[in-house]
Amino acid sequence: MRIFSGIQPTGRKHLGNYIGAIRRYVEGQDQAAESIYCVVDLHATTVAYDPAELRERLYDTLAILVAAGLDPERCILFRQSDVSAHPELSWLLSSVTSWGDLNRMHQFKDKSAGQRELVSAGLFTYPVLMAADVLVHRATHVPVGDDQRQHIELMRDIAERFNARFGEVLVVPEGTYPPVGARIMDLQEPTRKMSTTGGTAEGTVYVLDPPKTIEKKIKRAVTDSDDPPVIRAGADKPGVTNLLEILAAARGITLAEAEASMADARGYGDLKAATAEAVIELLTPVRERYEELRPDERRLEEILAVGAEKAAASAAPVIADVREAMGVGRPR
Ligand code: AQP
Repeated sequence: MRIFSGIQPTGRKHLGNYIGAIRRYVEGQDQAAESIYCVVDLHATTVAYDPAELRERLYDTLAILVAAGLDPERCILFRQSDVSAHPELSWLLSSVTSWGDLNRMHQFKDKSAGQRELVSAGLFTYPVLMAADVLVHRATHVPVGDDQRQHIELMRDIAERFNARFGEVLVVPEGTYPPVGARIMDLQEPTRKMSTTGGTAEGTVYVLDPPKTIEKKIKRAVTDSDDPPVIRAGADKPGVTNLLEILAAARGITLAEAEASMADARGYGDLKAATAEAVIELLTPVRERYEELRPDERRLEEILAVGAEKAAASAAPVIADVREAMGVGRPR
């Protein structure tokens, strides 16, 4: 097994990112022969952004990843823009990517609607770069949240189309999704995913939120007006289901076990209190470790330098094979 996943340098990573992705990256270090994680700063340039802030947020994100348990000795941890094989493969793969497929991507539709000045070509071709990120390392498994399913399917199509056109060069990867918490929802609008850009401030729990803030946000979560209150998961109960999913994911139990643990609850207040406690327990060690790590930017750059070297070595043979198969560049 060879794992690859990327994460945006938004700095303010939320509970959905933590449960859907970051925590699973840490587990991946012990499951895979190689696990490769990348902070995708090139992806971050596809929407309006501030260059100085991007650098800061990249360090924030890296410090969160290390605080969560990524160990640069046991995985490859690097910054996307440090490894030019990623954008190079993206360009080469664009020749086997259909415009019509890109045009169907939900994320492009959602994010382009939110751009005030410019809908960049980069936002449109974002899924091609994402495919290149994974394919350039011949990864077999990609841990992501449920919102990335469509991009993973496109990535598989791109790899298959490349192999059909140019020969079996690329590995067709699989997306992997967590059993609970694959789509953590906004606490205030539980029919929308918890999100950095599209969510409500009150409904988004950040990894770095202090315990009191976490408690306040979860206690104010929208549930429903069932009287008496019914604590069970179901499509008709999005707010309660979301809290149960968060509780289950934070405690590392199944959804059924989370429901059963609430059998004696007197109301939604008890569910919220249990959920807040579990989330605080989950995130507090990460926040405390982050506070130690974040000030040392020189150390963070050292981690990135080592990671970039290893990632470039991992990507080099794949880029060479792709160039050869496509007939571009000097022949081998
Ligand atoms: N709500 C979520 N529940 C579970 N997993 C989630 N992920 C994102 N939201 C949820 C997963 O987190 C990983 C890293 O995401 P990202 O930092 O690359 O950004 P994103 O996917 O664009 O998610 P955001 O933070 O919600 O940003 P916006 O607001 O820009 O869409 C991915 O594996 C993702 O699936």
